[in-house]
Order: sequence, then structure tokens, then C-alpha cells
Amino acid sequence: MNVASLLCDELGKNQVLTKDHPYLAPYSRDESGLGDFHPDCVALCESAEQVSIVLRLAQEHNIPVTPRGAGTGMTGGCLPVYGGIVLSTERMNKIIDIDTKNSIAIVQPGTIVSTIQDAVEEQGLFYPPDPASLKTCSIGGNIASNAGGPRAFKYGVTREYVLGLHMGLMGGELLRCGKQTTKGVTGYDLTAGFVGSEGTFGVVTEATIKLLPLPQSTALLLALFQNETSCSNAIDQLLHQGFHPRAIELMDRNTLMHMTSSDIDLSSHWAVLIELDGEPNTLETITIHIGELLEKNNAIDVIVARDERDRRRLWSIRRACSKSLRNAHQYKISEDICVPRGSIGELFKRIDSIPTPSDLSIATFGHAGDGNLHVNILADSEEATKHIEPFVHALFEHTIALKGTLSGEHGIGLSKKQYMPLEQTPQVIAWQKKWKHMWDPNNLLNPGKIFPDDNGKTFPIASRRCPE
Ligand code: 2HG
Ligand code: ZN
Repeated sequence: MNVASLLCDELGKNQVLTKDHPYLAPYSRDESGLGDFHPDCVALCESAEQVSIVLRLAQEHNIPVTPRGAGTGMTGGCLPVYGGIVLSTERMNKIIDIDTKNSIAIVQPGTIVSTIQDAVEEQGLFYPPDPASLKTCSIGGNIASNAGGPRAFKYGVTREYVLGLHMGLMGGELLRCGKQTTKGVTGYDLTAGFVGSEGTFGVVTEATIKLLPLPQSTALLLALFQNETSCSNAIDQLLHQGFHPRAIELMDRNTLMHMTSSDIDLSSHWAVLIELDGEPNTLETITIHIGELLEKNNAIDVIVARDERDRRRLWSIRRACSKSLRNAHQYKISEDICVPRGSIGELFKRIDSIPTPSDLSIATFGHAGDGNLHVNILADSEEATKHIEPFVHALFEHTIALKGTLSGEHGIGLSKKQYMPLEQTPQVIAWQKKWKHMWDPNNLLNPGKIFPDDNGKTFPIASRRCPE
């Protein structure tokens, strides 16, 4: 039985990429650098009905299905590790409605997140979740991974904005759950359960998202510090004084050393980027207070964005972190651990205490306001990658000891599944597996993700290469 010809018969030829198709290769990888996992074919679905067909055929013929948004995930969540069908929702990319009266939007899963944001902002509305990949990632992928981003500090993550979902379930059933109201407590919250299930429960075919009023204006400051203690003390002070920025982002010295294209001399510093929003006059006063507070807390320099050009220039430093590290190193392993915010200073001390062989370097940046940091382990030879696993293990142990969590926003996917027992008890894992079994009893939907394999099969970190 040939999967691709089954799909061609039911969907039509131009919606299926077969194994030898020149465009199939990109569907074998994502941004995790875990390597290539070739599917048997790719189904480019254009409607909920087509998603249903794929899920029905897969169930009937016992074929694994791996849902895929835009492939920007960093933990291998969309890699077809057991082959079979990749179900891509990229062609379902329409904004169906922006309802300004009720502040909601109805969108298809393949819609790019920044496209949604631009469209709602034109109508005076605001969709806050802003993962770094917002110009390339899709809302369906964001829902699957419960994506965050810098603004999560003030506005929360994707789950807080998903009111309702249309889902394709294994076997082909189509389910509509949730609501169109911002309040609503009728029954169990299935919608919230689907968000963050990493494509293992079902496939999003449509989402109703909540919108907020667009903030009137924003203010942005970049403060440079000598070391991590000054950075974390300044952040603590800022929050103790009752300020509530929408983003507090931190970049360590090693990360900044990679930012060679900036016209600001960042090379030997640590930096904190603070963004606020609100009413313009109030913001101006608050910005002055925060600038003074940062200086009192040992900031070497505080740069305030004066206009939109400045704002873009300062944000471009933070937005370029991931790419600059990736371009400079053959191997870049990004973690997204999260600790209670007050433990960030201690976390940095613990990261420094992990024995790090000279062929690895560590660069840390991320969402300090949430305690969610991207500890990046960088290596330039195959030999050096042997040392990555012990470092990651120690990092995760420190994170858990500080009452943190393995993943603040990227998900568990393939890369972190063997570490789940470090954070969660066998009982908690067993209940989650029962939940998964309910939606997908034959374990065909995105198999091999989130939970450690019972047969002990793992994907060694040494195989994580940066995508070309
Ligand atoms: C970010 O915040 C992304 O820039 C990517 O989550 C993180 O590359 C990374 O480590
Ligand atoms: Zn991030």
C-alpha cells in the first residue's frame, strides 16, 4: 500500500509531495538542528475537510501523521521521526474575520503571526504574543506549542488568547470547542488542553483569538551593565517599585559579543532591554524614573529610544541574538529553561559553576522578566558536541532545584523528552499519557514526542546540527 497514492486519490495530485519530490526535503527538518527525518509524503491540506481525510486514511492504514505549521520550532516537535505523512497547514492561511465590535479574530492555522498582528493593528486592536520568529511562524504552530515571546511578561502566552478551536482528530472526526466570548466556564476547558499539546492531540483547522485594545504608545530603554549581578539587581528593583513593563529582555556578554553589526559598543557588557506601553504622557514620566533607577543600580549607560527608527535599532539587537549565534557556530543548542524570576541571579551563578570544556561556549539571553532564559550551548566541532549532553543535564538539574521548569516556551518535542522525569513524577507522566491515549489510542498522531520512549530510544544531542 502506497501512502502517497492513497492521498493523491483523495486530495488530488497537487496537494501531495511524494518521497522523490524536490520540495520534500524542507519538511524533514525544523529549527532544532536535530537532523533530517524524511516523511513518506507531505499532505498540503487546504481545508478542514482535507485534514479530516488525511487523519481518516492514516487511522485506517495505521500510518503515523506529523502535523506541521511553518517549521520554525526549536525542539523537533514537527519532525516525522517515524516517517509516514507530514500534514502541513501552510496553505490554510486566511484571516477569516476581524470582529472589532467583540475584539476577536477568526484565523486559519497557517496564517503567519505578524500578518495577524499587522491586520488587527490596522483596526486599532492588538494580539500580544510575539515569539522571535513572528514574521515566519504560523498561528497553528504557536497554538500547538503555546508560544510566548518578550511581551508575555505583561500579556501572557498564546493560551490566554485562544478562545475557541476547530480541530481535526485522529480518525477524521472534526471537533469544534471553546467559545467566542472572553468569559465562559461551561464544561471542561478542552480548548486550553489542546493549546500546548504539541500536535499530539489533534490538528488545528481554525482558531478564534482574543484581541486587546492597541496600546496608545510604547517606550523602550536599553541599559548596559558590567555584570550579571547588576543586571538582576536592577530588574529586581524595577519590579519592587511597582513598574510593569511589557518586556524585560536580558543579553549576556557572550551573546552581545556576537552582535558585531550594531553601532552601539556592546562588546564587554551585559544588556537589559525594557519596553513599556500605555498613555504617552504617563509613559514619558515613567521612562525618566526608570532611567534614573537603572543608573542608580550601576547601569554604565542607558539609551532611550527617541523615535521609531531608534526603537527598531534597539529591538534589532535582541531580535538578532538567535540568528547571530547560529551563523557564528556549527552547533547551537538552545534551551529555554524558566525559573522563578527572583532566582535569575542564582541561576547565572549555577550556570557558571557547571564545568564547561574549552571547546564549548555558553551564551545566554532571553525573557528575564519571566525568568525564561535561552541558555545556548555553542560548539564548532563534532568532537565538542560530546560535552553538550552533560552540560544540559546539569543545567536542567539546577533549573529544577530552583523550582523551575525545563521549557518556558519552546515545548518538549523531541529534544527534551528524555529529561521529562527530572521535572515530572511517573504519576504525572502516566496521567498525561492516558490523556493522549484518549485522543489517539493507536499513537499515530505526532508519535515519539514529549514523553520518554518506553523502549529507551532517545535522540542524542550530539546529532543536533544547525540547519544550513
Ligand atoms: C528568542 O527568544 C527565541 O529569541 C529563540 O525564543 C531562542 O535561539 C534561541 O535560543
Ligand atoms: Zn524566546
